[in-house]
Amino acid sequence: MSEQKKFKRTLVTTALPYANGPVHIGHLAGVYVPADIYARYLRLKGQEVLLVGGSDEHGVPVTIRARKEGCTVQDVVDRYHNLIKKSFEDFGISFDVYSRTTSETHKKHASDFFKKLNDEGKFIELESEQYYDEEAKEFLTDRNIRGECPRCHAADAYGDQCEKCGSTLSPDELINPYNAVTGNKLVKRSTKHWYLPLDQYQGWLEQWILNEHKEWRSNVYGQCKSWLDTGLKPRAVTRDLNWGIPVPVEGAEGKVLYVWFDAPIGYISNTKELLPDTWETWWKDPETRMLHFIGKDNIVFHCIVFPAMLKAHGEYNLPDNVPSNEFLNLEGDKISTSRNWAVWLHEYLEQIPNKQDVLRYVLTANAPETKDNDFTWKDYQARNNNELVAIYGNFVNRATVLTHKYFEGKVPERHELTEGDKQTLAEFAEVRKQVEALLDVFRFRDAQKEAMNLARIGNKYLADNEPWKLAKTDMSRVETIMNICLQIAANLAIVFEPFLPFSSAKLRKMLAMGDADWNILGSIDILPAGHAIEKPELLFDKIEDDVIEAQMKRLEDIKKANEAENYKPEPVAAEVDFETFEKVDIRVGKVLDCQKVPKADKLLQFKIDDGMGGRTIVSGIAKYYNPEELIGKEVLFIANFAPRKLKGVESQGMILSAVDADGKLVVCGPTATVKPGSKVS
Ligand code: B3M
Ligand code: ZN
Repeated sequence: MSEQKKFKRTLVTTALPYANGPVHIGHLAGVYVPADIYARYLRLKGQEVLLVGGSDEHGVPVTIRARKEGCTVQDVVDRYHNLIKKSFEDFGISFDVYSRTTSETHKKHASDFFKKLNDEGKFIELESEQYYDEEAKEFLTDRNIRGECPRCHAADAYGDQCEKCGSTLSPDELINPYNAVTGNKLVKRSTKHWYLPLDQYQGWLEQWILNEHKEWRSNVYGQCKSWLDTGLKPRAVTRDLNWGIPVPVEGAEGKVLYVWFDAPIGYISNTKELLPDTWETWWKDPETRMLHFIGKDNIVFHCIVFPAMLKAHGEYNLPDNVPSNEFLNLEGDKISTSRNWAVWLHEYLEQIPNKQDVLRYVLTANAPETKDNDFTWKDYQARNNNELVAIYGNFVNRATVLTHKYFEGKVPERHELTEGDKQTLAEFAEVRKQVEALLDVFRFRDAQKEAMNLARIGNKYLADNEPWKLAKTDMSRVETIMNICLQIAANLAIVFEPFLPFSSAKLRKMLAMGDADWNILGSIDILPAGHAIEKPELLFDKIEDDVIEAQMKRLEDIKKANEAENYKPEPVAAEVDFETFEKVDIRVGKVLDCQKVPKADKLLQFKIDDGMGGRTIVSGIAKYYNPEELIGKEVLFIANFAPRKLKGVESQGMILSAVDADGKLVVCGPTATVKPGSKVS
């Protein structure tokens, strides 16, 4: 609170997503919903605020995507920029500007930024050995190098990060590095680059972060501290790459600005694009407060590298806070664009139309603010049905329906208040204080919970007072009760406006109450007596099981496809000669009967016609077959396998099954009918 008072306006930036794919729920939960809630909250309070975003269109990820799709990089960034922009609009992310780092304004601004620092001697130039692909004749950027992770030994970690264990890496740490695209082995070759000597900013950063920003979230503060404790080193701000903003120095042909140098400057360029005449107020006036909303993998760039760049430049403000989130997982697994393990925003809206607010609600209720969190479709359904529908929607519905029933849709007068009324009003006046206190420190999840409490207060008030029972005896009392309910409903429209803008708009329309204004939140006179409300409509609908099952099925299919794609057959066993092979007597048999073995969930018991009088075989495939499906089938079995007892049943042989990519067992048999007992050789 006090923090906010010394500032006149707030600039809210959101991480610029790479335009190499659509955006998913992880993006929304980690960055865009919280930033939007915050910006909407300040706007509602009447404060000056800008919400700035845009697509990150440089760097290696977009070039990898272009190669994969066989099109130009420009095609890729055009397509995904438009798709991402549309998704954000569809979800009500209230950007004042959403531009892109390939804009002319940005290219010029980033180039000038570099030139200024270079002219003032703020960089050091270093020759270094970098990985080079002699066949493709190119230097490799970190992201284009893959190899074995030195920490968890995953086979294909990237040169900057291992997706499996999450470690930040440098290409030199990879074991057996290779070109991610061509697969070629790499050699070291010397090349010149410009470096920002972060070591020279170490002392200043320690003072600024560790002493002056102790209020930052502990995950953010902790990461900064660990970087600073390790000791900062110079960081290259240029790359050998043919996609990006050319290094504006003579003799630097073939070199571009490192994507992490130009991207954060995009926040400045995009502000400039929106406000060509007044952008400097937002970046240079000390009365402007700047906040960066980001995900945890971006902390070092926003808390250490970019501030050092801004400091080196000398004219710009530094961030006041960097409310970074941890990661959101999906059904227990890390979200991954390359593995298609995500809920894509544009697909979500196609498959479950008009439910933007439900997703916003669930993502905030489950926001990964202090630790990684999990999104599950069951939780999504439960939160919709048990909270949005049963608490918020139900209260609003009862309040508006009863108003139509008893008062022809007009807000009734409020008469003398009972002690119970007063207590309810006191409780709900508290809600505003609570929500504000939480929003002011970026605790969106708890703030939303508080907002929902207001609906709970409303439901309890209705249940305690039962106006439907009083309607026959005490209409004056019913008037007071319904007046209070309608004021609570109007307050709900306001308090939920930052969180659930679509539903709030619908509710405001239903209550015919015009624009929301945070400053009247808590008032019991929002809707004057006699004010006519519109026809009630359901604010939220129940989400049925089939919707959730379809989503679970989609994820299951993706998992299967990934397993099949990653499938590597087991290595071939040591060589055997013919005599050894012949020792195993494989025969064809016909299944006469098949049943579950009691008290053994894995085992099936077979009666086999083996052409020699029949035998019993027990096999561990109950998980994969219903016993009836196998009756009458011809199978292969080992006829001279030493008999053994399984759960009390003697098994006289072994039925052969193939192990599929997902571990599923499939029984093997001849491709045409063969006499039982025939030898397989
Ligand atoms: N594009 C990385 C990311 O999407 C990067 C953020 C830039 S913010 C200036 O995680
Ligand atoms: Zn690893």
